[in-house]
Amino acid sequence: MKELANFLAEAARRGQRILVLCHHNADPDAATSAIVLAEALKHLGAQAQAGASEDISLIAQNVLKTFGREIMINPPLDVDLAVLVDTSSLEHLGKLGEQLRKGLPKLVVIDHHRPVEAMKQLTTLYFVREEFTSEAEIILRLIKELGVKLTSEQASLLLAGIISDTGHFRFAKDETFEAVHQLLEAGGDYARVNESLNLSEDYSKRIAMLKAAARSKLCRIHKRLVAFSELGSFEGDAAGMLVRIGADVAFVGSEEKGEVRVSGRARQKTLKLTGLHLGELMEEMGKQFEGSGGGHAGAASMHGKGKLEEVKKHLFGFLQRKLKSKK
Ligand SMILES: [Mn+2]
Repeated sequence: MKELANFLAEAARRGQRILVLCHHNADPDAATSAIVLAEALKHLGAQAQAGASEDISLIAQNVLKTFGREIMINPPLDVDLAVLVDTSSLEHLGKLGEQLRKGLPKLVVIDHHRPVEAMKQLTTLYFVREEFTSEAEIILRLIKELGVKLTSEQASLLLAGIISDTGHFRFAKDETFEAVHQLLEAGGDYARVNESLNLSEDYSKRIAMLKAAARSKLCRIHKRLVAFSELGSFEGDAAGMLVRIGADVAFVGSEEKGEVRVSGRARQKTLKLTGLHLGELMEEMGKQFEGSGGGHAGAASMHGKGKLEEVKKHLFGFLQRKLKSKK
């Protein structure tokens, strides 16, 4: 962490152009982390800007609007340094990722997803800590190390990232609450943050959740309840919903013009008992279907080429082996 802070402080001090960039369809954790880090670097003298690839999620838009922030979509890459936050590989950056692969600016990765070996080679500094429940917690530590004091709005933004990525504290660890405490001390407004994250009334999402529930197929693999459903949007939310209402593991996917996408979620207890890691599984599936995949142990996704039925067969084959490995 010290090395990372020193590197960024030095770049900022020299007035470098720094782009803090996050993945497409950015969630609140990604978007707020990018914005707050960019602001801190600016404070230290950098010409810093936060950006996101392609678009940001509705809920992230709502959070940013609440706290008066904007993020640049598909920002220009003519900078000295690009810092990727909450983004484990260039594949999650769409066209910007392709441009970055051609080797434009220096690259730093600060992430809390499963490490991607190929990314390490591309970066000047690679700081990945899977044990953090949110990117926002890493950014909070980093900013402390940089000696920058958070404003109350910045504290609220990072708080939104934590609440969102921990599923309203369902996946929180002891350390999560320490970070939350620090953010509240810095003036974070829990009530306002919570309100900004509450988009449950979104009509299209409600329809999507109901469709996913209605279409879901249940099967039992070594006594574990595995649900599979089809949906062309909100796949991650739908898989989370299926786990909340009873599944041990849930997958929701779609197939369009030969492209497949699948999101998976799993119960924490199931992960502990079986050693299942969905991020690992999705990375493998991504490779197998000429695409990419990855994520956390309990929440991950993949996309690739092929038939959804084929992907499903592979997933179930894997679970047949994996879910019986331990007791
Ligand atoms: Mn995150």
